[in-house]
Amino acid sequence: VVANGVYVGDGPETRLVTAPIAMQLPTELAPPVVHRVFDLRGGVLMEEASTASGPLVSVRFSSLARPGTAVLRVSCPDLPEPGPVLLPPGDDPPFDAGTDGDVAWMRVAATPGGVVAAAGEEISSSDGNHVLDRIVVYDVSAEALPEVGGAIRRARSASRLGFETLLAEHRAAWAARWEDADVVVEGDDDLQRGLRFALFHLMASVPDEGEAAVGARGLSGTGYRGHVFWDADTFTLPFLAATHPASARAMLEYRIRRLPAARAAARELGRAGARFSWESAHSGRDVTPVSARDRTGKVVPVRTGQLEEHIVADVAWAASCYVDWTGDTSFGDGPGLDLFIDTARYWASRVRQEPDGAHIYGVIGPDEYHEPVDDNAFTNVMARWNLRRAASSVLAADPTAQMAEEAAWWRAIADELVDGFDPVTGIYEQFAGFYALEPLVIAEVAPRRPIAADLLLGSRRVEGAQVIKQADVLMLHHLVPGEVEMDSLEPNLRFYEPRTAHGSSLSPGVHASLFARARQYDRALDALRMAYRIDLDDLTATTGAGLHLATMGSLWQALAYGFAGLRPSEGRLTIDPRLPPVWAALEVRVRFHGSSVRVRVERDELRVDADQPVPLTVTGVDYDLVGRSLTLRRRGHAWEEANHGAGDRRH
Ligand code: IFM
Repeated sequence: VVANGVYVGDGPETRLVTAPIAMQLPTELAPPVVHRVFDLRGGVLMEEASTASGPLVSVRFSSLARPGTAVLRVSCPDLPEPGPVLLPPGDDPPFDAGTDGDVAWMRVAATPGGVVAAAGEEISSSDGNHVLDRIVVYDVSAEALPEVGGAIRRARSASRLGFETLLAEHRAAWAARWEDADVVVEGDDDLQRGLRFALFHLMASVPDEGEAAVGARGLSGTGYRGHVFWDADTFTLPFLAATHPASARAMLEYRIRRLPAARAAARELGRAGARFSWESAHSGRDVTPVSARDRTGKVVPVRTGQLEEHIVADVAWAASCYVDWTGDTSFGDGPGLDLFIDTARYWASRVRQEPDGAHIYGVIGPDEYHEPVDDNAFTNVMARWNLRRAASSVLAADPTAQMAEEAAWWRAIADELVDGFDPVTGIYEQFAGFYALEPLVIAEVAPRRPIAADLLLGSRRVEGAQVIKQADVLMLHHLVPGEVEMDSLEPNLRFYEPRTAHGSSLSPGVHASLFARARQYDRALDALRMAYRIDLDDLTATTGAGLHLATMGSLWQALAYGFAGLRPSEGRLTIDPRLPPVWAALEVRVRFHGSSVRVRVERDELRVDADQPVPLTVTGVDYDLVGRSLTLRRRGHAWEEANHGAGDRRH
């Protein structure tokens, strides 16, 4: 059991604190499970085991309606002594523990802050079964060790409500979340289930108030010690911005509160603005390990903390994603604007202006097989996008601003930034010198993907070859399609796809999205399958350390951005669907500027339902959806109106 955002230590070793355990059955109550069902719709785990006296059935959930409250019910004809209600966590010793009447409590200290758990249980009889109900409440704080009294009071009031009420309110809370966020694919049941598995975990991993430090594995495992990477900003956040903005806002709050640390990091390097950490935890200082053991046991340096600077633009991108989906001007003109300004200032001080253009030397791009590199197209184009977005946001917030001069300077630097694009081939060179590396495609060295090419071929060979770990140039086509050259998607897909190992789980969902845009459906579906099976089949043999939350986010993005073609753009919701021939329908639900919108694409029909007026652009044509629904019929790659007079107006 881990608590979001509460860490032990402050350095590369810092990790999420572990909390007391209450939901684990003692061995005599936990014979081998014969049947296990996890209900994704209601967020309930049910297990059945067989005992000498008859079936032992357990039901457990962690309440969505009452965050920090977990409930266990066990029923069995003959219930052995259940043992202590709270067990100490594996990794952290209890700070103190005790009982208060019928409630047991235990605290674990973090640095700073900590966790207190308070739990009670009741045993009753029903239909010849003994029924044990155990209810535990956690209070957590990343500031100070929580008081015991509050948790005890909350545990008592949850116990008074009882199992049935807690279950009902938990299921109702999940039903509401699914109502806003479900994605339906008709024609592929395996994908449908994989997708809901991903959406469930995305929804379950992020709180919706305060600040949300979302680690690479969410709360599902100890991988990367709960450190926050760009995974949170560019992979996990978009789904939440588009379905449950309060969670996306809490994720941004995490970054906003680390602006002082990011400014200090920039200052230490003699730069302006804010430099967010590649791996971040409580303080916001960089907690990336400086070395690690590879799978052969050899100690190798890790330089991502020093060099993977695109994180700065990724944080700004997350802020723009939230603003564009929600239209939240109080954020966009307030703390969001600070994020844009500080990140733009960083880039303006980071680039080196030379006669042939502005350069960014010595970085690591998303493809971590090559380091350090100069003029990584992803870093440079994201920096360019960041400078331009900051300039337009500053001017929109206050056109007479004294910052107009600085904004003009940002724009001038953005225009000068080199990006490695070759108009003859239509391809971006991933970094200066990439084309000179050994040409190698993955099919020559491995029959299938994903593969860890650095392990297979050795890091020296991989460094000298055009083999890449994950979407890098192509990540630009996905994140900032307006910032790359028109018609450059297909040539770059053709060049980079065969060279991509998908050695990071972040990669296949992005390829799926882009292949869908390019109407290359077989390839899109292959990549999509790799993404949604990554944890279900443990494709990278790393699921034991936790679920790949970013992959789950990329899956939603592939469906929403790639296949449905949904994007917020200049105050309008744009829709440009791609339906693979093997699917009968695709339905995506989003929240756009406060309206609940449901987009359903069938072979010949596109239907949009909304509970409030929404400005739409469907395959390039503007509609103001003032009625509740708009139905369009397919005409080639475009769509035309079927319900004239329903109150929807075309410009
Ligand atoms: O952020 C990723 C990175 O892109 C690839 N290595 C793993 C990190 C955490 O998921």
